[in-house]
Amino acid sequence: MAEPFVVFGASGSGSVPIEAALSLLELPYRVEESAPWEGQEAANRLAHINPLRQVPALALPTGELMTESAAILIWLADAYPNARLAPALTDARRPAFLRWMMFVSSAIYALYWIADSPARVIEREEDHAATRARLFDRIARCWEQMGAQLQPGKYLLGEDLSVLDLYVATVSRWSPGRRRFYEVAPGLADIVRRVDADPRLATFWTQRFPFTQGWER
Ligand SMILES: N[C@@H](CCC(=O)N[C@@H](CS)C(=O)NCC(=O)O)C(=O)O
Repeated sequence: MAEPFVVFGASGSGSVPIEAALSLLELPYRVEESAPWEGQEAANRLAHINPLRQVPALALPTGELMTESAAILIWLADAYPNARLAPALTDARRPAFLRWMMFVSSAIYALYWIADSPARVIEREEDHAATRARLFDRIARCWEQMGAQLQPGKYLLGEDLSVLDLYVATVSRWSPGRRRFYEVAPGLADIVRRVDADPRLATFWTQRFPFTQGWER
């Protein structure tokens, strides 16, 4: 039997959409629980996988290692096209797919490097809360832009669920949280709720990003 995929990640983290995609693809995988934010030791344990000491990372059955959530999601969708988790290369929706995958990664996800730990760039501790609040405003503004420019169908890119839906359903749960997301991008609210409620992912969500009381904030 082929080696399974190995996901380096943690519940509620950026590994969640990757794990969700692997589940939908019915591919064998295991998770190496890795939470670099828990301290220097945990971060250092990841260094041989990702020198930036970040999750997610994915070890492919060939032994090749991938980092970068958007790249991993796009690769998985393209490598297993029968599941239709991304528009094909020649599909008219492909440019929008790539555009919004990169937008979530670079305009939104990247900001958490500072938001999670403002001391990385801001000296004065008394400025940290305001920095965080500004970053969350920026993230909300990005969701607003995305909502204003996408014309979703049942899912973000039309009638098929794609890895973009998994990505947005996960990242939109991070601060400033889903309530704000619904406010600024009302046209996307039903889509993420549909992904939350996808029966194929019910057990998965419970295990990896549960909808505990007050989760929407
Ligand atoms: N560009 C990376 C960002 C990954 C990232 O920020 N991961 C967070 C967890 S969700 C992390 O590992 N944070 C710890 C740190 O940056 O030190 C990606 O898209 O995969």
